[in-house]
Amino acid sequence: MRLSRRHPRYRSLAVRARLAAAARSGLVVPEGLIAHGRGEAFDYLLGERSSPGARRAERRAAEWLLAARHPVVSVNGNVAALAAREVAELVRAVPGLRAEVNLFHRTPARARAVATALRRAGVRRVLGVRPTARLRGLPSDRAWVDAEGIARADVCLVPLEDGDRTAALRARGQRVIAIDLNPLSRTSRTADLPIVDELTRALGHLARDARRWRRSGRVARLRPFDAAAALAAAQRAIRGELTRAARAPSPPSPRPRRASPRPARGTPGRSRRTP
Ligand code: PTJ
Repeated sequence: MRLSRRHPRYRSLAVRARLAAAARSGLVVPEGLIAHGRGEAFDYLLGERSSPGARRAERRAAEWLLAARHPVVSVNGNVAALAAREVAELVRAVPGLRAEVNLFHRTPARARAVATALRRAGVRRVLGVRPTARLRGLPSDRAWVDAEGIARADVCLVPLEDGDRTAALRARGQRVIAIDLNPLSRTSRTADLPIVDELTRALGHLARDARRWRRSGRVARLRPFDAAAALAAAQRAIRGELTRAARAPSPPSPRPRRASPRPARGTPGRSRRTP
């Protein structure tokens, strides 16, 4: 199907089409489409823009990534399909940041497909295709990690995650930065630094903030972050958006392009007298 750029929701439709194609190729699992739909709904509620609270979290997360000794960004099927370019940009912006494939629905073919998407986008070294370690206490395949990557990371960026691994990483003393549009998700509520923002926006901001930080010459530190306050701010942003929407007039219904042909005499058509 050809999408018209004039469609008011063109961007959203184009993203969906990209994800659907990635699902047909096996890069994204069907469950990833469900996850995306959930994300879309929350992004609607957030006004499809980065809230001031999300920007604060992104700035602090950029600092954490720069301050870390072994920072790692974890990449699953959805992230590879939607944001391989942004991951590559972030890897360039943060010296020492490594990208690692980590899948909930792991197969060797999918792990290779994620790595290929990242390499094509410009990530030179991709970890996790052939895992060399396993996180204890995590029953899912997300436990398969790289000994040089997630296993030894001090700061781990986990976009579009399930809460279990976030908890497992934290139990090992590793810091977790999450990107998840749902401020109520287990991941958001478990992470040390939850970023409630859309994946591509958040990664773009992180890269920009990291570059700015480095240009400034300031020393990056693992300064504390109030995760509970960040989640409360995201919930307030949603409430504010709903209140605004409730006050605003409803959008005009689209006008038909061409007037419909006048019905011939005697055929059923619009009539003022019919109810
Ligand atoms: O590729 P795999 O096998 O590792 O599987 C990946 C999925 C996404 C299927 C897996 O991680 C999963 O099932 O995730 P969940 O538990 O559905 O969680 C995904 C979370 O990401 C949800 O809370 C969504 O609201 C959120 N989300 C979805 N799309 C976006 C998003 N957050 C930010 N940006 C998005 N574009």
